[in-house]
Amino acid sequence: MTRTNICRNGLAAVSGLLSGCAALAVAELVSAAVRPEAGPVTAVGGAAIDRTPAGVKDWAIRSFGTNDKLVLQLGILATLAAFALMLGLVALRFRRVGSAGVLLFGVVGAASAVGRPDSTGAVDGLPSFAGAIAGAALLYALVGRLTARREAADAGAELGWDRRGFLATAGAAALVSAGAGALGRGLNTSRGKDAVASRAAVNLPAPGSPAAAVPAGARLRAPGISSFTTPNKDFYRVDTALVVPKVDATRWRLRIHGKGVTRPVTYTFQDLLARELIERDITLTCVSNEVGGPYVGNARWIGVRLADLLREAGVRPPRRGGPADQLVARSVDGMTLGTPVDDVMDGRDAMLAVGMNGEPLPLVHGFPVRMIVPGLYGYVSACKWIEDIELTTFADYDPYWVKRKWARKAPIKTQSRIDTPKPFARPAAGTVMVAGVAWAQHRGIGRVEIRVDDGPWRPADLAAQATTDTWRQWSYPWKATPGSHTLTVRATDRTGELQTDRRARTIPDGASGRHSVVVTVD
Ligand SMILES: Nc1nc2c(c(=O)[nH]1)N[C@H]1C(S)=C(S)[C@@H](COP(=O)(O)O)O[C@H]1N2
Ligand SMILES: [Mo]
Repeated sequence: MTRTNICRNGLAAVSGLLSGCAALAVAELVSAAVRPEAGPVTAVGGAAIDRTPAGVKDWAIRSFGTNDKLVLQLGILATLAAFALMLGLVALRFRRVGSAGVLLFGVVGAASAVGRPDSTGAVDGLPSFAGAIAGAALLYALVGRLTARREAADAGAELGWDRRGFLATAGAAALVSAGAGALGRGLNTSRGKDAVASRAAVNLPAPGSPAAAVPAGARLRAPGISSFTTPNKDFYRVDTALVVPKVDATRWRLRIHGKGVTRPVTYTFQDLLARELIERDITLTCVSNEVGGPYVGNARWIGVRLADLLREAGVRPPRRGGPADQLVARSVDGMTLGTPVDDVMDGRDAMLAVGMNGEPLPLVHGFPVRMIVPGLYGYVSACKWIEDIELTTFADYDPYWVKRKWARKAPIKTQSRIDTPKPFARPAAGTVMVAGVAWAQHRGIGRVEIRVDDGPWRPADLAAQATTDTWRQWSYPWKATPGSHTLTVRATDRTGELQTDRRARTIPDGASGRHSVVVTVD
């Protein structure tokens, strides 16, 4: 290969990359006119999430935590970059094939966008299409400059290509792409402004039914223990939304309809705020939480009683002869979650929450309204950004996660976690405070025990019980002796049932087993 050829190949690859960037930039700009969620990276990412096998998704949540979405998007961009480089090289030889390749990516992006559950129709394909056409045209033009005087090069000239034309086109394209991309980004960001402004304007009324005072003894002072109330900024986040839905509360509506609904209704946000609000401490847990894992948090929620709204709509639970046994909640981004109607209407504090720890729901936790049902894992109860409630049956409809092999019904399993000491800590011999939390929502925690190595189970000191819907802190002053030791915890719920030692994976209905921590005492 001559130097000229190496140089030309390099420039062809760069042309591919530039064309890819231009395509994404134009797509971003057009998506601002259509819908931010219709952008190709978001659409393909969303489609990828929906098609990811449950095991892989669980692994991603476990490995990357709340960064799982960032990792996915970076992965998509890296893949696109690799293909763009290749298409540049292809285009140098087969100019039209290279451009056709760019168009093909546009088709994939457009199809993903149109196929999303929250898609508003064929217009959602526009950003990908417009981007692909711009990218394909640019690649065609750039490679044209690279091959302009190919004949001359073949005849032995030093650099047989239209250097000035290439640089001018590439430079202009880079500038225009950067401008279009930045403008699109800016417009997309400002689109969320209405939602943010409507949140700032919310004045949460005082609850007609305040939360029971948390007993003084419910908060232990052991350093390193999870705080009884999880601050919003530390509250775990698990959802499939690559772009956090930004809902303007002043335009939000909730429809309740379906089987056995004799009076279908639509509520506004103001309608909900005008009703009696209940305030409750409730611990939420994700079914993807491993034994000892972080996807559990306790917050003080404010909202309206869901059972009241259902009753007013004419709904009777199956145990009272109603025809619908499943409540399907649907969010603005097309997520669906299915909850047993009997659970929602059995007197527990199932609610449509509007507030979390004294403020309107944060955007990532479902602003303006989400569901909370004590005792059920989030994926069968805690719909964020809710906009529709349909009464149906388990036989007739499988919601999102159930289609992906998770269980139809999923009450939270009794669990306990050692927060301190941390794994592989090196405490000094003497009294070491072992402490953590245990939860068995809606049954309550009756007892927590600790075992050191293969010794006997010894009772831990329990914090006062706030309500059966919250976790309970515990602590155990351990007389630590030098050497390596394994600490294990187990809880018993208030029905007297002991937390099982049988290990189960998170799929299909939640992990089980006991949390242990190995420490070395110096
Ligand atoms: N719209 C929507 N709601 C959702 C989800 C989602 O992906 N989309 N995930 C559910 C799951 S699996 C859990 S565990 C909880 C988590 O709520 P959080 O992020 O506020 O902690 O939200 C639930 N509600
Ligand atoms: Mo979850």
